Amino acid sequence: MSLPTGDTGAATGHEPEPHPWAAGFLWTPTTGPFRRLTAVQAEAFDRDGFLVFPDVFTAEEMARLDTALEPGNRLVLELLEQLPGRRLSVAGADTQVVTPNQVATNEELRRFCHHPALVDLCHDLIGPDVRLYWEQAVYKQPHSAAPVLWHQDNGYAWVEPQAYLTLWVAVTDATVLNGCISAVPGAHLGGTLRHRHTDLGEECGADPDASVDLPVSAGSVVAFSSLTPHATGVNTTDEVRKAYIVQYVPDGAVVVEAAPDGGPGGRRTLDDEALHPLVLSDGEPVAAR
Ligand SMILES: O=C(O)CCC(=O)C(=O)O
Repeated sequence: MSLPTGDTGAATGHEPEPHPWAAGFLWTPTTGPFRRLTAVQAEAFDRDGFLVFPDVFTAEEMARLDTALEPGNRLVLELLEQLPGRRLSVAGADTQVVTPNQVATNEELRRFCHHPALVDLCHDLIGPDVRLYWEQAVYKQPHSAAPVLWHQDNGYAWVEPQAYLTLWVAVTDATVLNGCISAVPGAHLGGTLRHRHTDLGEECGADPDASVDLPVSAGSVVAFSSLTPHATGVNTTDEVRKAYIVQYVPDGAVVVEAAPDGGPGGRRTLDDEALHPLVLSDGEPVAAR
């Protein structure tokens, strides 16, 4: 496919090229026993690198999430408005407002990240010991000026192990016209790709003609690997498209910094419980604190 209507042309990517640190990468197949997944869904996740779970949350749960996200979104929008060009990498007052790392200060969001539906998916797609890695709201502005370019989530910061889980929660309906997720099936299997820095954030090689659009209704979840190339087009509508993106890693995962020579350097552990709470321990859900 090509990116949705209004595509600026900036999101076509370049030839996919493996990242040098990904040499020898092997995808680990998803195995049961499962709490939410069927065997067919597990097979599809291994094959495609993503799954769509329609209507996971009720309208009431999404309304509560929306209310919890709004103050942070407003604050970041105000900050973006004051920047030269009103942009900061992938975020912009005229593109998408990106509000990260709110769990430490927002009890409602902390509880949401421990929601049994999400934690069960973590169990099935990661394993018995899982930690929150990152969470952020992405509010795509009405008639937004630029897309989110093709990237893998592991292209922003290198996490080891490379394959972790992104759960993209649609707070409002996400359509082709307002910037739903598009993903390239099967492109996760080679590990992390080389990304290049652009004014609109990181970009990897991807074949947009091989991609599929994943429109979903509010309350649905798109689950994808940190290795799945994905992008979102511009929002051509009059309404904000709202998503809350929650990422989970196996307990013990680390962020690897690049050394001056470009090789792997320092390793940062994710043991700050306020930002990276454990959500599953030995297969048992851990309550939000
Ligand atoms: O929600 C969006 O528009 C894109 C978000 C995304 O790709 C990401 O956070 O990695």
